[in-house]
Amino acid sequence: MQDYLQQVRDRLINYRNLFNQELTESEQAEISFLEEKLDKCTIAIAVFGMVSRGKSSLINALLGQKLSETGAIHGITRNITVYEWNAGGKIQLQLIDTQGLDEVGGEVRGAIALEAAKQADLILFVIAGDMTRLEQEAIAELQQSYKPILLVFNKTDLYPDGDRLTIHQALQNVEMRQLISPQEIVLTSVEPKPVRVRIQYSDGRDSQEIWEQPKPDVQALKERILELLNIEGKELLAVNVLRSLLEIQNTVTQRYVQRLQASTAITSLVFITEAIAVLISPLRWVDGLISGGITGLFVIWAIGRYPSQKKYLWLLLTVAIACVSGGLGINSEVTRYVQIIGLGLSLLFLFKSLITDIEQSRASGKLGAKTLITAIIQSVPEGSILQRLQNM
Ligand SMILES: Nc1nc2c(ncn2[C@@H]2O[C@H](COP(=O)(O)OP(=O)(O)O)[C@@H](O)[C@H]2O)c(=O)[nH]1
Ligand SMILES: [Mg+2]
Repeated sequence: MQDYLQQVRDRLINYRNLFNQELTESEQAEISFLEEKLDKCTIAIAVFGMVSRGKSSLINALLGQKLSETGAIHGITRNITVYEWNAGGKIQLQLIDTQGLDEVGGEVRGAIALEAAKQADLILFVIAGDMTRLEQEAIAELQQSYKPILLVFNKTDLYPDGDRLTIHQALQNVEMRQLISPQEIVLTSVEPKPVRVRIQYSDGRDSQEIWEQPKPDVQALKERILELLNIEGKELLAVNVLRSLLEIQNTVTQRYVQRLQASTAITSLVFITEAIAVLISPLRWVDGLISGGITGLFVIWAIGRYPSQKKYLWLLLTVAIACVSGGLGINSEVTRYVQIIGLGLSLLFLFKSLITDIEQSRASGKLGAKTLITAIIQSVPEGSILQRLQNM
């Protein structure tokens, strides 16, 4: 696995070096951020859910100390807050507290959630009882980001055993199974309500009632998280970094293709040069040589360092254009024009197919993130979350 992390790192650095001029400042910054994340082996766990489900309390319980503010008042957690969590082991963990999904307006919420989900490697989605429609929709939306989600059913102390069982079973019904598999549901009570206990004294004093704070029950969740990270933590990190790289690669390629499409001046110039060469050249094979050469240069310019799946096809087409151009050239004025029209059409076809190829092969190939993502996912054990996400 160490090997994969190194490969991902190489890919990031290669991409940045090769595409330096193409990258905007924020894209470069993002790549540096990803590089640092890899170096420090940081896994970010984002906690999502509606207001007052116990997100902040859950973070406190996991950290074992009260760091984030909790309370019944809406809107205590503003946007997102990040905490370092030292859970032992080599992996550096971060817990991200987020604002309640129902606390902000729809559009802002979507944006914040998406941003936090983008940063996260693992998502804890906290509910406290039956799932609402909003919660189901939010989970479905978060799943679009391909991040594993553990569903945390919190405040179980509020339910008598029977009710808790019913809710837990309801979470595993057919409709829900499409969202979350039963192994991904964990029960907690991270800040149980104080209970009244009666103290009996042995020395005959009157018995007394006091409020006692039960211990938080978060062990199962902690174990589930650590188990998950143990099995596929590094793969998760590698795949998430690659997914971010993939996004950058897609944007950069898109921008490049748009520029290519707008470069009518260069395409016309290529065509005009070849047409003139055909008109004035005395011999057929000179026609072929010139148009083949110019087309070849044009292809090299267009593909540049862009990943292209069909390099040999372009070579073949270039030779074909040269042959067409040379072969048609019989010394009569009429065939010369046919020759030029043929040249124009083949150039047009070549240009269009080149763009399609670049678009289709973005992010694949030696520099691309796609192939490596597939390889890593195939390497994790059967039944792991990464594989499940891939198959969804
Ligand atoms: N009974 C019970 N109450 C809880 C539990 N966890 C959190 N709470 C309470 O729920 C309220 C909201 O908690 P908070 O962590 O601020 O929720 P957040 O808005 O999701 O961050 C607080 O009053 C907590 O004391 C739990 O496991 N059991
Ligand atoms: Mg909170």
